[in-house]
Amino acid sequence: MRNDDYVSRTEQPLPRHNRRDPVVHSGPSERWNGPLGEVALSAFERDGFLWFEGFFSQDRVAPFFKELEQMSHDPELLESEGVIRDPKSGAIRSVFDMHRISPRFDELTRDARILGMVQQLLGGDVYIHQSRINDKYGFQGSGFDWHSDFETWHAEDGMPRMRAISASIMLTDNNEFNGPLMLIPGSHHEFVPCQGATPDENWKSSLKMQETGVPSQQNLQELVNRGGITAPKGPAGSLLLFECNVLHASNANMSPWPRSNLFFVYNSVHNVLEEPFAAKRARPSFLANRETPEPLHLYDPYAQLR
Ligand code: 6CS
Ligand code: FE
Repeated sequence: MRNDDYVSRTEQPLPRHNRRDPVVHSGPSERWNGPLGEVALSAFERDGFLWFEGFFSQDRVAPFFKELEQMSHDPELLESEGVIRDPKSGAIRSVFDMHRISPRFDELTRDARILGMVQQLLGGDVYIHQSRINDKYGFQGSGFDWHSDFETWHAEDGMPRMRAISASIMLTDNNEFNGPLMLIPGSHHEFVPCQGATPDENWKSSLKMQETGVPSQQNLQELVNRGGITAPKGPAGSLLLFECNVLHASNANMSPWPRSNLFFVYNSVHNVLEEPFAAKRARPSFLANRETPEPLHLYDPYAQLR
């Protein structure tokens, strides 16, 4: 039998257990080789995320939101597989592969400040495992149930270790009314196995509403009793870096204001995908990049001038 440190999607429930990977992957000699100081590094280790309010200026992120709006009127794009519709309203819920669709988004994956922090936390070269926008239109965006991204990526995509980080850039303000991301601080220290086998082609429904890969209410209760729930809020341009195993969810958008958040998932080049651990077939490449990883290099805006 294949060795698996993170067994999940079983018929019978399994107890949760400590993670078997470090949270900060750079070794002692390279720990401070990057933009994050010891205070931020230990906060990330403890909580599983870092929040940077107003990381980018509003002017810097406005063109990204504008491009997204243009995309929502592009009939060809709307028909593509990477565009997921809201289960209730039919509006755009997610657009995957943003960095392949648009050069502007591609450049942003190599932003020097983000990439510097991610490389420091993951201990070296990284590549993009998945990119997407989660859009919640005013009054109509549904929520996302509690989950660990790693649980899905391990079970359905064959990501072997916990060595990936999501960078989420807010393209609109996130406030308490428009369905901001909620996190359980410290939940990334434990792996919560989920009950129930992965249905065939699960992604076709899980991206609209996730039913498999959701932890039991008892586990959620216990982890929330210990760590609480937090929902970082702030203006467009704010940045959230979160560890692949931190439990998170979000509510529906009950406000008139849109909520659009961009996600880049960075994975270590030492953590490339294998066969899925708990699914029959690997998911399509717009959800999980299984090409030979191209390590990202810092984006140099002056390159074309030289
Ligand atoms: O499927 C994915 O890769 C992402 N989407 C959902 C709804 N859950 C897991 C992960 O965040
Ligand atoms: Fe998620």
